[in-house]
Amino acid sequence: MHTDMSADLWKSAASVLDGNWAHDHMVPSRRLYPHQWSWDAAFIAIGLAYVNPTRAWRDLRSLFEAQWPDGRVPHIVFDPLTAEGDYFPGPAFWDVPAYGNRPARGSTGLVQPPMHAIAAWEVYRRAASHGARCAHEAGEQLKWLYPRLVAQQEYLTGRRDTGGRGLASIVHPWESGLDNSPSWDAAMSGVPADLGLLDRYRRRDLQVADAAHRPTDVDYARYLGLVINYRDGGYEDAGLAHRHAFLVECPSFNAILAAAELALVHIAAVVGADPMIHRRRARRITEAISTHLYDERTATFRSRDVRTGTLSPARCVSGLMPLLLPDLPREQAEAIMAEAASPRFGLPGTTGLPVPSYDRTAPGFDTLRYWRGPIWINVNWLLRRGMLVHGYRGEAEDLREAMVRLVHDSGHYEYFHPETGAGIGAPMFSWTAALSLDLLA
Ligand code: 9WN
Repeated sequence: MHTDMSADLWKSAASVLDGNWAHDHMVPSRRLYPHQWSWDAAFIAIGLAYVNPTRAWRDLRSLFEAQWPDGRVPHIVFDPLTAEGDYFPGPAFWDVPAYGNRPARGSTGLVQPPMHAIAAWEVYRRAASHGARCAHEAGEQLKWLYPRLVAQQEYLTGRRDTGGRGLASIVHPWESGLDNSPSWDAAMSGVPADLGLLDRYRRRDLQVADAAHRPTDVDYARYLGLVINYRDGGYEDAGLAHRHAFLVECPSFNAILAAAELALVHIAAVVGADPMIHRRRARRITEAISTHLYDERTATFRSRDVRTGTLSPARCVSGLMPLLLPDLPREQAEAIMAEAASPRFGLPGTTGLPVPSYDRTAPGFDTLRYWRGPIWINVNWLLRRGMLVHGYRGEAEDLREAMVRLVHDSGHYEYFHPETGAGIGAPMFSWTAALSLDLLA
């Protein structure tokens, strides 16, 4: 790849991360997302590992300082220095229960995909290249994080196994990180949409972003209704199957959950804990994904609605994520590669672009609306990682080059138009910048 292009991109990525640092954490973007988000912090740490490892650890630590006693790591940790009105729904709406050693800042009661063990391991293994002081810091931080990462995994594999199949359920589309993905359409159609809620609360996102690029009002009414139901039950998970309208097993969330156990195998070995526990858990989750989320008929992975037991009809980028797992049966890995190369997703060999978030050939494919078509760098980064795990080196390199070219030409946007490559959503978006650094390194 052209060295000027790489140098330009490296510089602009590092400056986005400098600009988005907020005293002890990184914001995903200044205007649209002025707090700390959970899986963003993990992707961001992976990039900070190259330019500022101390900040990578600080960011992860700020997030885990807000971990709940039951092990859940909140999907947003609110910055007390940011006004309530700067993001909706803010801390007052979430109204999370107080607990003993809770830090001053508020959080939500939802989670996001547990990318953090993967990130912590990536930051740790790069630390030595920054010198002895960084290596020492990395060892100390990893020791602090390990029990917290284990508690996070145990919360998800324990209390969140609402279907009893050895998979974690998400209780809200926001937990997937793929908010309005068509993967949830079938399950969300049964969730009441009280549009009156939107008269009472104002959508802050529509004041700072284009409505055509964001989830719809009906989506938001359902999102708020689900939060209210979970909140009013004290964010308790017991018995959710009988009292919550949305419970879904997502192949992407669960693939990340299993990949996190594999990262914990390495981390446990460094901190003097037993790695075997994590290896066994990774194998169990992989088996559950492979057995329960794979549709033999179409040879694709789908999300499963826990309440009805049915697989979603939508073919989404989340179905490509189990490629992250080394123990996936060979024919399923091959099926993912075939799906990724098909006209539905079109690997860069055919389109010159990274894969979109949804099947290009589906009637509902929407080039602008968030997770219903646009290209996102984080899921493409995960797909490339999966290709490397399964030895698809040529495809991984093509995908890497397509991501680097796209971000270089269009900027560090939140997401990208899947036909023209134009940047959409928030500019100067942290994880796009952070993962670009990793792709260039
Ligand atoms: C809701 C911060 C987050 C990402 C998610 C992305 C979007 C929030 C929103 O932004 O979600 O959590 O307000 O739309 O979908 O993946 O973590 O970047």
